[in-house]
Amino acid sequence: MHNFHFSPFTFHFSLFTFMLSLMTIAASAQEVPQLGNVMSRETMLLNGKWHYIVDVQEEGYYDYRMNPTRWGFFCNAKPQRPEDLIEYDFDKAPTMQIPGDWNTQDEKLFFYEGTVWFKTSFQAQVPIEGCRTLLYFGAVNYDCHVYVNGKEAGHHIGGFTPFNYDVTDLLRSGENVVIVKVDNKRKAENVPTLIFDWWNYGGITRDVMLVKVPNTYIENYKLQLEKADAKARQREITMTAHLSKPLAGQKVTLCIPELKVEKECVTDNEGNARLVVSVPSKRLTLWCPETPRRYRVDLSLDGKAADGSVVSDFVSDSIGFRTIETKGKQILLNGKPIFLRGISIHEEKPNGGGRANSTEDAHTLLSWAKELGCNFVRLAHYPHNEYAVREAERMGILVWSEIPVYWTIAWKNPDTYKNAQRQLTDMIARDQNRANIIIWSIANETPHSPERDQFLSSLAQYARSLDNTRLISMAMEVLSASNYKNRLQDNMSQYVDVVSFNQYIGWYRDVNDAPKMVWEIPYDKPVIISEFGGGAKAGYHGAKNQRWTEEFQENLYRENLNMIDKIEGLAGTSPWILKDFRSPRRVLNDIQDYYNRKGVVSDNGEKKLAFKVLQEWYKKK
Ligand code: GCB
Repeated sequence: MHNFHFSPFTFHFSLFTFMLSLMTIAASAQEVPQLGNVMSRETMLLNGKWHYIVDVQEEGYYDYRMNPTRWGFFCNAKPQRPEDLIEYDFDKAPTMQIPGDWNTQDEKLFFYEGTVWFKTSFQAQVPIEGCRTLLYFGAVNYDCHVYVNGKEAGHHIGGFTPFNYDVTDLLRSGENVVIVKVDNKRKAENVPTLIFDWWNYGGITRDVMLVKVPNTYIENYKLQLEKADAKARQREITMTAHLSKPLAGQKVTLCIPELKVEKECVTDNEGNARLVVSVPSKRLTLWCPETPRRYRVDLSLDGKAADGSVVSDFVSDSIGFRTIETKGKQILLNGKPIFLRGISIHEEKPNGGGRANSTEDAHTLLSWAKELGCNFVRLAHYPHNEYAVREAERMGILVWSEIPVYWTIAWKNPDTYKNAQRQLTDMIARDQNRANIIIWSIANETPHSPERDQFLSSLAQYARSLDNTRLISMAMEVLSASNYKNRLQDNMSQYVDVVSFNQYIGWYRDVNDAPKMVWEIPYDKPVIISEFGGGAKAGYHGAKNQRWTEEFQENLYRENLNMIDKIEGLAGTSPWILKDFRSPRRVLNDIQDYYNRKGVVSDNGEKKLAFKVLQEWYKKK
C-alpha cells in the first residue's frame, strides 16, 4: 500500500501546509487539461504491484442485459454477512507490475485483447489546505474508466498520451482505493484502427501518480526561441503560460539564472501570461546534437484570488533553445542546413520485455542509434513515453513524434477525428518544451480519398495552430507512375512542411529494381524517406538473394542507399527499423515467430550486417 501524506521527506516546496482533519466527501471528480511538466511537481507514484482481474465478458461493468451495472467491480465490494454473494475479490486476485503491459507479465494474456481490471490502494490524510490533488496517468492502452473510492473519476480513450483527473473531492483520510478498467479491444473507429503492424500491448503502461498542486496552478507553459538572423546580436525567447483558472492580474515571473533572465508579467482575463525576453547571442549556447545544452528555467506565480486567498505556484524545467525551419528543400537547425541521419524506433524494451517506459530502456535503444551515427530518430507510430523523449534530448538526438493515425482510419467518423485531435493535443501539450522535437507527424501510410484529405488537412492545420514553431509532416506513400518511375503525389503535400514517404524497394519489390528507379518529387519542400528496409533473422546466413538472411538485408540496404544517394535534395532518412519488434501479423514460424524482423539490431541487441552498412553511409553524411 502507498502512503499519500507528503511527509517532510518528500515535501520539497514549502508553499503548502497540511491539515490532518477528516473531510466530508463530495462525490465528484473532474477531468482537467493535462498538467504540463508533471516531473517538476510534488508527486507520489502509485507504481508497484496492482491486483488484476481478467474480465473477458465485462461482467464487472455490464449486467446480463448489457446495461452498465451499479454493482460493478469498481465498488470493490466485500461480503458483510456469511450469506452475501460477491463473485470477485481483488485482494485474492494476482498482481502485476504497474506500469507494465499485461501481455508480457502473464503468459495467459500474451495475445489477450479485452478488459482487465486493476486495483491499488494508498493512505492519505486530507484535506490538504490550499491544494488540489490530481490523479495522473502517463498512458493506458486503450480505453479506460478510472474509479476512486467507488466513484468514477473519468473515462479516457487513446493509448499513448497522459491524462489527469482532479480527485480532491473523492479522497478520504485513511485508505483510498483506485480501480481502473482497461479495455484494449481493437475497433474500426479507434485510433489506431483494427489493423496495425505492432503489438497491442494492453494495460496501464506508463506511470500513475498523485500530484499535489495549489488551488490555482500553472497548468502549462511554453518557451520558444524566436527565429533570427545568424548574425543577430540579441535573441528573443517568448514565454506563454496558462493558469488552471481564468484569473486576471496574477504575477508570473520567468527566471533563467544562467542567462541572467528575470522578468515578470501579469495574467489576462483568461489566466494567460506572455513575456518576451532578450538575451545576448554570445551568452546563449543553442541546443543542437553536438551541444545539447539545456538551461534551468523557473516559473513562479504570485497573486491573490477574488476571495483574498493567496495564489502561488512554482515550476522548474530544463529547456534547450534552438530554431527549426525549412528553406526550399533544406531543413535548417539554428539557421544551418542539417541532414537527418535517422532510424525509426518502436517503444519496446530490448530483450523481449514488452512496452518500454524508463530512461534505461530509452538509453539502450538510443545508444544503438548513436552508434549507427544517428542525429535523429522517428519515434513510431505513436507518442513514446516522456522518459524516452527527455533522454533523447539529453543525448542530443532530434525527434519526429507521431500520432497513431495509421493506415485505414474511419475518416468519415467525427468521433474518430476528435480522438485523433485529442491525441495530437496531448502529445504537443506534454512535449512542447523539448528542444529535440522538431517534427510533429500526423499520419502514416494513409490511403488517398477526399475524406482522408479532409481529415488530415484539418489535423495539419490544427497542429500548426497549437504549435507553429515546429515542422509538420506525415509518412506518405509513393505511387508508381510507370515501372521504374515513382511519383510522390499527395494532396497533403501542400499542408505539410516536410514531405516524407515510405518505400520498400528490395522487400515488397525486387531489389534489382533499385538502380533503375527514377524519383519524381514535384515539391519545393524538404524530403525525408521515413521508412525503407527489409527483414533478416539475426544469425541466419546465406546468399544475398536468400530471403531472411542477414546478407539479403545487407544487400537491400546497400542498394537502397545507392539509390537514395541519387535523390536530389533529400533532407534525411529514418530506415525501418532499429530493433526487431513484436507484431501479431508476422506469423512465419522459425523466422518471424511474431516479430517483425526488419530491425538492424535483433531483440537481444545483436547487430545484423545491415547495421554496418548504414553506419558507414551515415559516416559520409
Ligand atoms: C510500413 C509501416 C510499418 C510496418 C512496415 C513493414 O510501411 O509503416 O508500420 O511495420 O511497413 O514492416 O511492413
